Formats: sequence, structure tokens, C-alpha cells
Amino acid sequence: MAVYAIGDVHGCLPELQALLAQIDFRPQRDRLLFVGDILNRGPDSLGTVRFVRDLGEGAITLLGNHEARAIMGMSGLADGFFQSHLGALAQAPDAARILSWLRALPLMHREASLGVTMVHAGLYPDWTMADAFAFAARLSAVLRDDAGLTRLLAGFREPFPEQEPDDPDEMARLRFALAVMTRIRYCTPEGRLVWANPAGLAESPPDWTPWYGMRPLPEPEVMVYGHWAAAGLTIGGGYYGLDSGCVYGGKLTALRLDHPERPRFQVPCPCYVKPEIG
Ligand SMILES: [Mn+2]
Repeated sequence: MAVYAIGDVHGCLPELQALLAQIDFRPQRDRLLFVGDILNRGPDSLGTVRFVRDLGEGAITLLGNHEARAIMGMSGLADGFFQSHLGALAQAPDAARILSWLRALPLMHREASLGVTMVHAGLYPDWTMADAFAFAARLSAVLRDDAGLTRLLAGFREPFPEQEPDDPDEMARLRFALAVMTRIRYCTPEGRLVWANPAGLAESPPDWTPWYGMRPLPEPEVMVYGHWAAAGLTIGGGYYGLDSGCVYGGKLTALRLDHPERPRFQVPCPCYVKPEIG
């Protein structure tokens, strides 16, 4: 048995299948942990969602910002926000089943025997791990509930707060947690989150800190995340950033978690889209 974390697929289904062939993935034997953003931007969101969904219990997929976007669009909560790449999802004969599947995706995953925690983008500097899992569990409950989903996502849009809101409305706190877990990148020296997406680490102000720089991990804990394509494959301090920009002509990455050296496997990808905000 092998356990692999897989970076942001973004609808690049042939590349995902090539990567799984490279690692000789066997659904009856191995497990896959997707960091989220399996859909949008790339050419085959519908095929990728069906492929990953049909892996059943052999795969766990985290909710990324693009899954959140798809849920909003398919639930009628994203006027003028719904991207054309996702239209195929809404028009599919199994659209209702896909939406249910997306709403059930977890925000975080813990692989306790391996000391591995996963989240799509990252965690707020002030949160303990218990805080983060409590937010993740509450968000999952709300996303599965029709009234909760509407209350949560109807108001989910930028600008997001730069610091955790001290708001009596639980939905405001949950929206912030959802934004953090699916979109966080940088913090300023004053502890404010930067929601803009600079082109790359080299072009950001030198005093900005990536979120993981604010959260030293006790050894031998490991955190795996995705989302930050501009940073590319980023490894250090127990953190593994796996978005190696497949949809931008980079690579799709698998990280074997149950091996002491945590070997990486990659396939090159054609450039489907230009980098852009978001
Ligand atoms: Mn993302």
C-alpha cells in the first residue's frame, strides 16, 4: 500500500492519468489525497471530477477555492462569477450528484499514522491545529446544509478581512476561515493577510512572509498544501507545497507520504492557460 498526495490538477485529466501510470497506482492497493482545485482552468473539469469521484474511498479530495467557486455557481450563488470552464459541470446529467459530492469535500485532512495534515491553501497564523480542525468541521456541516450553504456563500466574496474578524455572527467567522483555508498566501509583518496574488515570490515585498513561515511545525509533523502555483513546488520545514502549476505548462506532482524519503513524482503538462489572478 502506498499513500500519495497529489497537487492541483485543474482539469488536466490526461496528465493526472499519466502521473498515476507513472506511480503504478492501483485503486485496490493505494490511496490518493488530492490537495484540492482538481477542476477549473484546464480542459476537462467534468472528466476530472468524475474520475476522482469514482475512485471512491481510495481517494480523499480537499475543497479548494475552485471547488468552492463551482459550488457557488452550481447553487445559483455566483452571478457573473461563474466561469465558463465550469459550465459543463452544471449541464452534466449527473450535475446534482456532482454538486452533492463537492459539498461533501473536507476542508482539512489528517493522516494520523503518518503525521500528515493537509489543507488546500494554508492556515491562519494565530490558529492552533485544534482551532483549524474545528473550523473545518463546522464548515463541512454548513456546506452540507441547504440553508447553511446559502447563508455562508451568498456573502462569500472579496474583500476578505485582513485579520480574523471578532464578529458575533458565526457566518462571518466561517467565511473568513473558508477564505483562509482555500486562498491564504502571504502575511505582512503586522500580521495582516494579503489577498492579492503577486506573480511570484521574487516579486513580492521582502518583508511579506508566506503563511507557513508564521507556523513552525514540530518535527516530525508534516503539512501538505497546494494553491500556490506561482511559488511552484516548495519544500522545507516539514511543509510541502505541491501546486507545481500543471495547468500553466508546469508539472503535476505526486508526493509519496508513507515512504521515509517522501519521493516526488512529476509529469510535464502542456500550457493550457496563462497565469492570472486568482
Ligand atoms: Mn487554489
